[in-house]
Amino acid sequence: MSGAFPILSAAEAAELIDHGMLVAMSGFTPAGAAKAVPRAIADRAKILHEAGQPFRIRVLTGASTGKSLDDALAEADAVSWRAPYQSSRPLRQRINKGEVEFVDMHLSHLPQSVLFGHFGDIDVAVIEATDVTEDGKVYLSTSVGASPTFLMKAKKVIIELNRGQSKEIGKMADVVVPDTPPHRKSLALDHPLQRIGTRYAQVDPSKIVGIVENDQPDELGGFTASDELSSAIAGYVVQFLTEELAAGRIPKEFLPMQSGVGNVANAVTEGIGASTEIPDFYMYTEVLQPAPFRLLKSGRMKGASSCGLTLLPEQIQEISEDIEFYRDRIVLRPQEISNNPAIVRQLGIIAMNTALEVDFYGHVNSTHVCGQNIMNGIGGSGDFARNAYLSIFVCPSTAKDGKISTIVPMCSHVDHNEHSVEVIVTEQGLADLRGVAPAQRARLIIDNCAHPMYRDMLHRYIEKCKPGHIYHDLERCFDMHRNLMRHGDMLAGETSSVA
Ligand code: 0RQ
Repeated sequence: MSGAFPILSAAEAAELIDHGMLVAMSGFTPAGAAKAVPRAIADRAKILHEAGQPFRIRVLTGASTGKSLDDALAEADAVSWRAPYQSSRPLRQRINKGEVEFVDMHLSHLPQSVLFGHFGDIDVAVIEATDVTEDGKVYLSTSVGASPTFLMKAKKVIIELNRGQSKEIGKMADVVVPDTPPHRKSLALDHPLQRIGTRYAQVDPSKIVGIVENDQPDELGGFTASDELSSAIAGYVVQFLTEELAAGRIPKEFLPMQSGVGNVANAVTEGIGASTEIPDFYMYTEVLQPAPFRLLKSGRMKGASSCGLTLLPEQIQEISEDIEFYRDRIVLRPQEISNNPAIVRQLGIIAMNTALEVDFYGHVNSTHVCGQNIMNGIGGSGDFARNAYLSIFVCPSTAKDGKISTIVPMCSHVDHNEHSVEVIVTEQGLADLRGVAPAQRARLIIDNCAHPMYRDMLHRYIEKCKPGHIYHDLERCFDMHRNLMRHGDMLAGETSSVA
């Protein structure tokens, strides 16, 4: 129902957005992202720029979004500031040229920061929904993200009412906005599928300035299938989890899994699904991807708590068509709850995330190439890694056709430190760092995880270091990165000081 509110075209809604405003939009991955209004804002920006007028806005979302939001706004040079996560090529280019200020944040922290006004007031929120009632109940679509908090805090609200999204999917949400500290109550959530909130987000209806009708599907896709490399990594992870289970270090009913984005994460979930030794399991994760969804369908996975449905279009369709089955097996939560560190600790999550590079001591860089250029952002990986029962990081041992070793003496940027990283896995093998001191960690990571063509070089670096609790030589620790920057290859050039 939406008759109580004015219907606007996307272009009319875009007219309500002025240069310099802070605009919060729905979207956690392309799932549930605003589409029609950001495209119209991008068009408005182009027209104003042609007329010689400035137009750039500050943009908040739940996480990454779709092409109609980040790509369109970046291509129109309509963004001056962006938080908390992105995965858009044109936006990344602008960030790395210093043209857009980007604030890379733990996703679970965002709603609280918004609630307390850390970024200033939100001028307008643009939120995709499947329904909105006269008294301000907003049924969100395929993701919840930070939309409940955006709706609470924004001065004005535009609802993108997506008629193409099933109203039943809109009822999969379990919305809770925790009270503010020091009066925050503990979250009574001790099962991944437990519901503790409402199926809708609440907004003061007097703030709704318009409804924009839309029927565009989520701009999902671009999933890559498992390949030999990701299957090899998955094989080591599954073997490790099976051994942990047999040794009683994982309870016999297993633990809820979190898995990050990408094809390795998908391959590992497929591998767990295919294992005859790992029991049926739950996921408590931020993004439900195609491979785990298939396991949900087959019954191998018993249920999933997520912040969004990052699925193939046909899988979204399938949920709508068989809502009776999926309604009890999927809960969509705000990112403050799906990624909540207390819940991650309480449920004993097995977290699996991806690294760009890992150093000998277990520090992980997930975000910045050569410490400088951002790839996507830390996303939810830190929310889970720091508090997980088991924190696993995976990556191929090399990148760019072997010119880059992902195992390096010292990470050029650190997102997850040695205290939050317990297991490292590449296609070469697995290093279990639990209970292992730094000097022994270094040898274990080189021997088990580094690519053979880099192992001698890495060992020689250690051998030439003066002993200490941690072995490092600050004059040589970035030589491999320097080789890469000067010669395009970590093995090339002046390797002598490393070797
Ligand atoms: O480059 O795109 O030019 O081909 O990085 O690498 O191997 O395709 O891996 O897609 O899984 O992404 C860490 C970025 C991995 C991702 C990261 C180059 C490589 C390739 C991508 P091309 P792959 P993936 C849940 C949790 C942080 C956020 C997170 C990520 C490109 O997993 O953003 O976990 N994680 N969120 O060639 C230079 C290196 C490199 C390198 C790889 N050492 N140096 N380039 N590449 N290693 C989701 C949410 O939070 C919403």
